Amino acid sequence: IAVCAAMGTVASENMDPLQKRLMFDDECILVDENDAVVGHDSKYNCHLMENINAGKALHRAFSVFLFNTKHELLLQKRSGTKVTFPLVWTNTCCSHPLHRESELISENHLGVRNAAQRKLLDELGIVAEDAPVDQFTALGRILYKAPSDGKWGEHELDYLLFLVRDVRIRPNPEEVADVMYVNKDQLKELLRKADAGEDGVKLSPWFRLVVDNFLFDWWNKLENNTLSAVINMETIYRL
Ligand code: DMA
Ligand code: MN
Repeated sequence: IAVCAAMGTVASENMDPLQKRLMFDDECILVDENDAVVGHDSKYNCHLMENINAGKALHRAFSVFLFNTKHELLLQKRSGTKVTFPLVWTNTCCSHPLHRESELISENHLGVRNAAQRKLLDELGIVAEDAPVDQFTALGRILYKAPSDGKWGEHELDYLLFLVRDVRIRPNPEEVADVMYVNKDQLKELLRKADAGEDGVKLSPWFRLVVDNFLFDWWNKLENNTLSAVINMETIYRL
């Protein structure tokens, strides 16, 4: 085994132990381009570029955008141990609903909400009572593909969830390197830095897609109490 790892032929040998466990324990939900469930596979297999390129790895995901009651958005910087997209700034919390009964419930997207509640606790230490499942607003679904590095990438059908709450946070350093709340101007400054390559600021591709296509409009509507006008769970936005 040591020889294989040294030769770099078994990349998983070099993974952080927690991230490696998630790669094999987390069973993602495979979907078709219309979000119909077609099977399941390990998080590991779902994120191999080889499987993505073969069209065998499209899976369901979610992205939480948590705002405090001042309507500032909580961002996280992914930990350096993440296998995909380490050390990039992104929305509050992202992960996958798993192929288990509680996270497959399609009614009102309850399965995805249950998964979001689970990961807000794992990644940010936000307790369930601070993130009640019925408080998430599912706004839409995006379909996107993004390479991370040579070996890894994403090909997801991603549910976009908004939550407005003042919450207690206790970031888990194994998942999250840093957190910050931003207002719109502060996010624009972060985008500018990312575009200029300043201060090593990088953004995740899915966050960038949501920012470029929806976020500021939805943020304004959140503040004007007109967010319900943009809810569209019929269309899948192909970005
Ligand atoms: C995957 O997030 C989901 C999206 C929307 C990119 P992730 O890589 O943070 O998953 P996990 O937290 O399960 O490692
Ligand atoms: Mn994924």
